[in-house]
Amino acid sequence: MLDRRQVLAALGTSALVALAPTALLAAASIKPDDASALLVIDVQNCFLPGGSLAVKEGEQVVPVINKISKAFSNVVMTQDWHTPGHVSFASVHSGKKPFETIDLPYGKQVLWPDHCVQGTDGASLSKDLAIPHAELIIRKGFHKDVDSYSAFLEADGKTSTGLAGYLKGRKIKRVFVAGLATDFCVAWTALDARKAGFEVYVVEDACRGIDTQGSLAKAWADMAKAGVKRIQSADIAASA
Ligand code: VGL
Ligand code: ZN
Repeated sequence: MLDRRQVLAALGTSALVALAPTALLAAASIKPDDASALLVIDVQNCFLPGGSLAVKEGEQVVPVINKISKAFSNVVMTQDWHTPGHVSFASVHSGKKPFETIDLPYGKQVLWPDHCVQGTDGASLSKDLAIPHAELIIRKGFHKDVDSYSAFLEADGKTSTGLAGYLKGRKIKRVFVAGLATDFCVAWTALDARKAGFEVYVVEDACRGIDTQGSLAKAWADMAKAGVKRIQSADIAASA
């Protein structure tokens, strides 16, 4: 068997020099193109510190998202946009508390504190987002009896938000998902994007999770199985 030194000697200095630039560039190797879109999921006051469904460290995604957004010519943002008394709120189910689950006609539903009520300050996008070139804001969860974690399909599994049609109409092939929360709206959006035929990347350090009843580990396992690529913001090259 050859040892490491013998292999290096066999390769020769010129081979090592030729390999080096590739290794250095690998840190930021993904270049978003015009067929790529960044989906910024639910960076809204209710999910940030002081909000009614605050995600731990949620505010830390904002500078990361602002930075990577500069590499994208297409940015779409989403807003969770519930009616007052929405079916996903624990407060409308007597005897139920937030983070408990119930069975609804479309399946199991986690119950949440009241959050992201249409037109309220809690439903507003973070004032610290700095993405003036974002081209579309899509609202979801606005049907009183149906939740919608996913930016593509409501929780009944069949009502479309129209996002897949929009992206296909704009000839988008790849979506990069960032925002809140990793294990709910980000994961469901990523999984539905795969089902709709997109190449999908989740930017891990541009997301934070809620993690209730093992939801975060399950979300990453489901995404891996579906072929979602898990990347870091440093993997994305600085400009489009
Ligand atoms: C979300 C729970 C309830 C999210 C929205 O944005 O991940 N999570 N509604
Ligand atoms: Zn919600």
